[in-house]
Order: sequence, then structure tokens, then C-alpha cells
Amino acid sequence: MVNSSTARPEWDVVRELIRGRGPLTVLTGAGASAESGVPTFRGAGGLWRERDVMSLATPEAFREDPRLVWEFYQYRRREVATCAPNDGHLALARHQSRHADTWIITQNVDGLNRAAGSTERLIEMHGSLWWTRCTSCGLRVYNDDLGFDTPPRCSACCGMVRPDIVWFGEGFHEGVIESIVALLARGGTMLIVGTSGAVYPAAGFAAAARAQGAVTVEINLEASFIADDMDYVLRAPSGEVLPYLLTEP
Ligand code: BV8
Ligand code: ZN
Repeated sequence: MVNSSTARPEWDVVRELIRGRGPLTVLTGAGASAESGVPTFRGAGGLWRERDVMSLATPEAFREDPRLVWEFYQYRRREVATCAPNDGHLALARHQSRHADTWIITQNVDGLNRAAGSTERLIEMHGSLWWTRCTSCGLRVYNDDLGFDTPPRCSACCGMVRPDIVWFGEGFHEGVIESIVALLARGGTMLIVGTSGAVYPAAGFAAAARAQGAVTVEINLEASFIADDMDYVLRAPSGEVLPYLLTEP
């Protein structure tokens, strides 16, 4: 647990900013779940059976071999099912319960923000491992069955079911981008937590928010590709920094 004596001066500056500066918008990436044990994409987690994860998270891969892609997602679901929200997720959920203008936009599909108690004002922009979508009729179903390895069939039309996740080259669910654009226009403070800034459009959000008056803060172990878009950079684990920054006065 970090206390004032181990925190660095810029942590206190950012904590005062959050306390006094309007709405808080938080963008998270895989690093925000790393302390829960969920592998990041750029770490060892970027490979599965020697396949580049990015090549499996595509509609082409699913068209070519739906069984293999489902095996990959079942592997990820089983892995995430053993992970619990970390102190960073919990600090964000607590802050949301006290501040109605705190929103989270996550690139992660692990569902850990929801598990931590962030059930409203949360945009899982790339979807969730825990939802499936029928490729024929579009029916979306919550599904936490870890037992299957072949693509499940739709209960309504028997069509093939896919993970309800946004793959590379795909667009977003109706209204998601519009909601994010509105959040980025609010000004206030924006925390960019545990993302390498490699994937668009999420990688452009900090610059967009800053251009509209937000103060941007990167929380990451290392410099991301979008570090130049930041007013402050806090080089420490999100599970340590977030509880400190979001401590109430
Ligand atoms: C779209 C679901 C059009 C899948 C994901 C050329 C140039 C620019 C863009 C493109 C281009 N060619 C194609 C594109 C578009 C493409 C894209 O960006 N490609 C990249 C590869 C160049 N994007 C798309 O296709 C998107 N769709 O653009 O549609 C459009 C645009 C606008 C409006 C409407 C339509 C769809 C992209 C979604 C892909 N799906 N996820 C799945 O999970 O299986 S992306 C997936 O990878 C993640 O969700 C995440 O977004 C990304 C991984 O990035 P990070 O989360 O940042 O993770 P990473 O491992 O990279 O980094 C972790 C960081 O954490 C590190 O910096 C590390 O230091 C830090 N860290 C580690 N531990 C900690 C920590 N930090 C703090 N504390 C710690 N403890
Ligand atoms: Zn169907």
C-alpha cells in the first residue's frame, strides 16, 4: 500500500487535480489487469500456441477456422475466470460510487471492471469475453460456460455463435464511439492506464481529450506510444497508483 511518504510529488499534484477538476474519464488497457494475473498483449501473453494473438483476433481467422478461434477464446476465458479485480479496479469502482461524473472506457474484454463493481458508466469498447453473438441473427447472449471447445449454436436460429468482441478490422457496437466522443469533450482530467497506445481508435483518445481541455495523465510502467499526449506520466503499477490518486480527502 502506498502512503504519502512513498508516493512521488507528481502523484500529489495529480491527486489534487482529480479532486478539484471536474469530470474524471479513465481509459484502461491490458496493463490495468496485469496485477490481477491477466497477461498483457505485449508481454508473453501476446502468443498462444506460438500464434500471434493479434492474428487470431480477426474475422478472417474466425471465418477460416472458427473452432481454433473458439479454442483460443475459451483458453482466455478459463484464464480470466481465475483472476480477481485488483486494487486499481476496486479503487475506480469506489470512486464511481461517490462521483457520478467518473466514467471508465476499457479496451479490456476481461470483465474485471464489472466484477469490481463498475456496472454503470463503463464502456467496454472492445466487447467482453463473457458475451457471445450469433453470426446469423445477431442475438447477444451472456455465456460463461467454460466447458465447450466447438463453436456454440444460437438458441434462436441455430446459427454459428462468435465471441461478442471487436476484432481487428471491425467496427464498434452502435453508439459506442459517439458516447466516447461525448466523454472526451468534457474536459476535466483523463487517466490513461496500462495501455501501450498501439491500437486505434483508443490510442487517439488522450490527444482528443487534451485538445478539448482535459489534463491527461499516463499511468504505466514504461512510456507508451502516446506518452507525448500526456501532461503527466506516473511510472508505477496501476494497482498502487490508482488507490493513492483516488483516496478521498
Ligand atoms: C477500427 C479485443 C474502424 C480482441 C482488441 C494502421 C494504422 C492505424 C490503425 C490501423 C492501421 N491498420 C488497421 C488499423 C485499425 C486497427 C488498429 O489499430 N490496428 C493496430 C494493430 C495498428 N484498429 C481496428 O481495427 C479497430 N477498429 O479501427 O474500426 C473504426 C474506427 C473508428 C470508428 C469506427 C470504426 C478495432 C481494434 C480492436 C481490436 N480488438 N481487443 C481480444 O482481446 O481478443 S485490441 C486489444 O489489443 C486490446 O483490447 C487492446 O486494445 C490492444 C492491446 O493494447 P493494450 O491494452 O495497450 O495492451 P498492451 O499489452 O499493448 O500494453 C499493456 C501496457 O500496460 C504496456 O504499456 C505496459 O507497460 C503496461 N503495463 C503492464 N503492467 C502494468 C502496466 N501499466 C500499469 N500497471 C501495470 N501493472
Ligand atoms: Zn441466431
